[in-house]
Amino acid sequence: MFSKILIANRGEIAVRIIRALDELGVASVAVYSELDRDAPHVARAGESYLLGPAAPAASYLNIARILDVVRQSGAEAVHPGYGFLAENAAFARACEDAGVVFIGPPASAIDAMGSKTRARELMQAAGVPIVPGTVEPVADLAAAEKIAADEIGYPVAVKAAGGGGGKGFRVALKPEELKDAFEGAAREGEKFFSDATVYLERYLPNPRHVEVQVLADGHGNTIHLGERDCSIQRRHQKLIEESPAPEWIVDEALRERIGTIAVEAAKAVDYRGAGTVEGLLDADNNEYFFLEMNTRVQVEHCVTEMTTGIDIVKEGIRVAAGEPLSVAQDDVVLRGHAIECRINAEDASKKFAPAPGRIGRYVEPSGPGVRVDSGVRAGSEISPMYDPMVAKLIVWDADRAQATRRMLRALAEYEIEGLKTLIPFHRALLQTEQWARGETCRDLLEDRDWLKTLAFEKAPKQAADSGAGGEETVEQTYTVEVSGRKFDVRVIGPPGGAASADGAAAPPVPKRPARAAREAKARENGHGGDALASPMQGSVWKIPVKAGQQVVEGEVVTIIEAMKMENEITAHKAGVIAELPISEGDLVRSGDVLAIIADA
Ligand code: MV4
Repeated sequence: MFSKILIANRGEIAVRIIRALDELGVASVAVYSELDRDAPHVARAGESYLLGPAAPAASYLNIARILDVVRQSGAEAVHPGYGFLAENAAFARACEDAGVVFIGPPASAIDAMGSKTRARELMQAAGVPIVPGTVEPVADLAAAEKIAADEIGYPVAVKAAGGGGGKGFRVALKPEELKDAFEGAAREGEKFFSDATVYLERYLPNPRHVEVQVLADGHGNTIHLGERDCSIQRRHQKLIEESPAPEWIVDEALRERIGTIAVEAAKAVDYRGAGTVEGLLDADNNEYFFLEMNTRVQVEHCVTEMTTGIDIVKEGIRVAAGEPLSVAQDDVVLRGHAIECRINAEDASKKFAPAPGRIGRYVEPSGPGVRVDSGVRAGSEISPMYDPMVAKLIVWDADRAQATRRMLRALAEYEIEGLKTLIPFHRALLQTEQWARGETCRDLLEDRDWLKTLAFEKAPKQAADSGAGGEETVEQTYTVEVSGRKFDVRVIGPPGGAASADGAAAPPVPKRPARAAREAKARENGHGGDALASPMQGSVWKIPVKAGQQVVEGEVVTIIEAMKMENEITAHKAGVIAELPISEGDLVRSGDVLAIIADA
């Protein structure tokens, strides 16, 4: 085993790798950009080195600088994680030339799978089923028109040879659309991969994205760890992954078949380490086709770790050190069901627009069957310079339905203030019928009306400026007990608060106000101390008062039914009911205004 390894990455995957190194007893070396000086992966590593300015080209993609740090630190191997230099054959070769081990497959395997046409050719020769289409690049539009008409038929997919992950992927539903699709795919290929070469595939109308985790060592062992279903994706970005696929989609026989296909694909390029064979499953026709191979550890490797109990990152490191895999195919047993939600700094209601910012309060979920792989903490700045994924929430349970409920529970526990994330999106999606039925949700993910329901509330106003130039008011949250039941209430008034009226010091503001109070605060209503806010979510059962009526402090203003209980909500002050913006039967959320009580 190595004694020291450099991690050429940042964020959650760098932390994930450092954890594996800690467990293996291997020293870790972190690298960082000027923007990441205070990042968790830097604090977490044994030693850390500055690469350069924030731009990836100057830091995490700077091969010469990274190799300098390798020499300086005495690291014997480099782990690239995913993204950045992970599938860069030139980097793998540069490591080799520098006498340092690249933790990943041989550069030749990266090259072979990097060109999608070359990969299709190799897979076809190895007897691996590929999506019907061309294995040679298609020279020009005229050639594409002929092949589409005579051999493939419509609809047809046009893909960039240098692509992958959906970049440079266009569809022509009918012949008239082929020109745009061909030119679009070629243009994108040129832009992203400096290669305008394209090829054609039959376009499958509604396939599932099913991929297989493989592990291979240098002792002749290549195994698979079952499949992951990553069909919930938008604009080719995966959002939710699960392992195994829903049981009514992939049964034991199909698992065996696609597992064998994946192992054959890996063997065909003399694979080493951890890799993923991506494929399309046409569930209606029980057909599975090779799509591409990702020659690295993937974001979603964790769901497979949860169902197999195998540490994929450690296995990759062992293999790179020349050791055999610690497990044989017969040792691999899949148990239960795991789901991963990607927690991205994005606003789903605004077409998944990136939402960079600084994290305020930050509390990760925990408890049975919950795993959080994150690269952030309270105070972390999410920069538009890097990936918007800030964390991954992974859960395990005995079956898919229970894992879904556990995920909803964990999402509800997750508190990330100051940043818009996909948490509301995941909570909504996992409660749909489509998810329960195991559908790919492609229409739902483009449904603007549905996405709009996920809009975030207005950013919370600072308590200090709620006086808006007038007299200053502050908000304080208190926990109170009414008839032995605990409530969180918000008190708005002049600084010092009620308790200081008689000279006593105001009680301290609780350090961690409970959720209801925080939400109430977030919905600052602009009515200062006159507003009676609902302390809970529920439905309005009775309203024993009328607008214009005088009330005394403590008088029942409304009764809210929540969790099968009737809860009396009482006037927080004496006065006149100036506004009563609720009706019996209304649903209210915690923090909603129930009444405005003006001074009499
Ligand atoms: C396809 C396809 C249909 N036919 N290829 C490629 C990259 C990956 N992100 C999705 N890709 C697709 N390739 C052919 N020949 C449809 C998709 C696709 C998809 C597949 C499974 C689940 C969700 C999807 C969402 C968009 C596109």
